[in-house]
Amino acid sequence: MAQEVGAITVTTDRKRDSHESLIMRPSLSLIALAAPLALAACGDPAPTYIDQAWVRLSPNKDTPSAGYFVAHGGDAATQLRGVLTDYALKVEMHESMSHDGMVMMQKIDSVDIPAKGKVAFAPGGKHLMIWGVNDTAISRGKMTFTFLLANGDRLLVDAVIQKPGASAPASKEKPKAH
Ligand SMILES: [Cu+2]
Repeated sequence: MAQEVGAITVTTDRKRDSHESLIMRPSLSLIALAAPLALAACGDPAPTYIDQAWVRLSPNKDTPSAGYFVAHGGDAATQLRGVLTDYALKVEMHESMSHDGMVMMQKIDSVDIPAKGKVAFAPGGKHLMIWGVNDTAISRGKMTFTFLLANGDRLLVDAVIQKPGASAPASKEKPKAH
């Protein structure tokens, strides 16, 4: 008896496991904790800086204006060697002094800034003499000065421009005649 062997088709119907999911491999992520090599800011010398800068604008364009500020000494003594600005024709450091009842002033080339000390350029004493403050600065109400220190630092400081007759900006300085 011939037996026909029918082809047996085996269908392997694999059901996809619907719960197939990504297996999270627990990888050890090493969080590198940045170990501080040095304790923050210890040993950074305090720099010399300048603040409270302002300009008393001259009422007359032909006469110079005056500039004032306070220099604060850092950990090391230095000197102020000069002051520059792009917003005026010329800047000089001056010192006023009374001589036989007359107030005179003379140009000074450098000013010592003692370590941790304070040097004020203030009405009646040391001041900046500023010729030809430019109109752009006047309308903006401020101008930038560059202070040159003996240690090579250049400090950029904005000074508020006070129109003639206005009093000094909020500071301890009392308005006084230049
Ligand atoms: Cu002067």
